[in-house]
Parts: sequence; structure tokens; C-alpha cells
Amino acid sequence: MSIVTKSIVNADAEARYLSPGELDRIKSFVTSGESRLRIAQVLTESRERIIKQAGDQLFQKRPDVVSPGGNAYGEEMTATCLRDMDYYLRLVTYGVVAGDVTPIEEIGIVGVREMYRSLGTPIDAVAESVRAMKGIATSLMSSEDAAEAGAYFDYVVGAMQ
Ligand SMILES: CCC1=C(C)/C(=C/C2=NC(=C\c3[nH]c(/C=C4\NC(=O)[C@H](C)[C@H]4CC)c(C)c3CCC(=O)O)/C(CCC(=O)O)=C2C)NC1=O
Repeated sequence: MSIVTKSIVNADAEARYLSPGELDRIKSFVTSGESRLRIAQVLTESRERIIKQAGDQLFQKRPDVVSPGGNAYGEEMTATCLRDMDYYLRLVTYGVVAGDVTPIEEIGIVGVREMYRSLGTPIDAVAESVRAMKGIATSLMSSEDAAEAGAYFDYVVGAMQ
């Protein structure tokens, strides 16, 4: 839910006008709108390159995951691994557009440890892949946009620690 919807739901539950604090938060959401949309556009347009390069970095750093016995060993499993990276990059764009990590949390973080444990996927390596995507993605942006975007990647990495 975006801050706008959230504030309206909260205010209406108490049949009141939006408070000055809520209006302030909505104002900063609106003010940052242009940069958040610009960031989401860059991530969307560059998604293939971000995933490819971050995948290469991950497999260089963690050759074990693509070696025999590794969770991403073999063409099909490697493709599934890159697909998961694509999932997390997509969720980051949702967070950026919403100005809120809630969509990332609800779709991709709740239950993620248990999921990867049951799949035998080393979650620290998934976190490493997200860190690599952050590095490549933010290198495509101004430092201000990079700081804004970086926070959403950091959220995912932190949640996997
Ligand atoms: C949008 C929310 C969402 C997420 C996050 C998600 C993840 C997800 N990753 C999966 C598998 C997988 N995920 C990986 C990923 C990796 N293995 C590694 O060693 C690397 C570190 C890493 C890549 C960075 C692999 C290799 C599998 C297949 C494992 C298997 O089938 O044994 C599976 C099992 C089902 C399937 O294969 O599709 C799910 C559900 N699905 C979702 O709907």
C-alpha cells in the first residue's frame, strides 16, 4: 500500500481529516515522485544487464553455488537462480515506486528463510546477488538517485542476513 492509501485508510477508520503529519508525509512522497519514477525506469530498462552482470559477479565470488553439488549447478538451476534475482530486482522497483518497503516485504521477504532453507539454497549467496545488483544498478544513476535506490536493495540484503 502506498503512503497515500495507508493514510486515508487510517484517517477514515477514525472518521477524521488527514493530520498535518500525514499531509507532510504525503507531500514528501509527492515531491520525491519524479525521482522515484526515474529510478524505477532505469532499473526496468536495464534489468537484463543488471542481472547478467550481477550473476557473473556472484558466480565469480561464490563458484561453489554453480559447481557440482551447488544449488545453482547446471543450466536449468543457474537460470532459476537468475530468475530469482530478476524477482528481487522487480520487487525493488515496486518498493521504489511505492516509496515503501512493504510490497517487497509482503511478496519476497516473509517466509524467505524457511523457503530457501527447504530448497537448500544458501541465502547468504542470494543476499550477495542482491548486493551485486545494487552495485551495478546504482552505477547507472546520479548519486542522489543511487542513495534512494540503494536503500531498497539494502532492505532486501538486511532481511536476508
Ligand atoms: C516473487 C517472490 C518469489 C520468490 C523470491 C521465489 C523464489 C523461489 N526460488 C526457487 C528455487 C530456486 N532458487 C534458486 C536460486 C539460487 N540458488 C543459488 O545457489 C543462488 C545463490 C541463488 C540465485 C541467486 C535455485 C537454484 C532454485 C531451484 C532449486 C531447486 O529446484 O532445487 C523456488 C522454488 C520453486 C521454483 O523453482 O520456482 C521459489 C519459490 N518465488 C517467488 O514467487
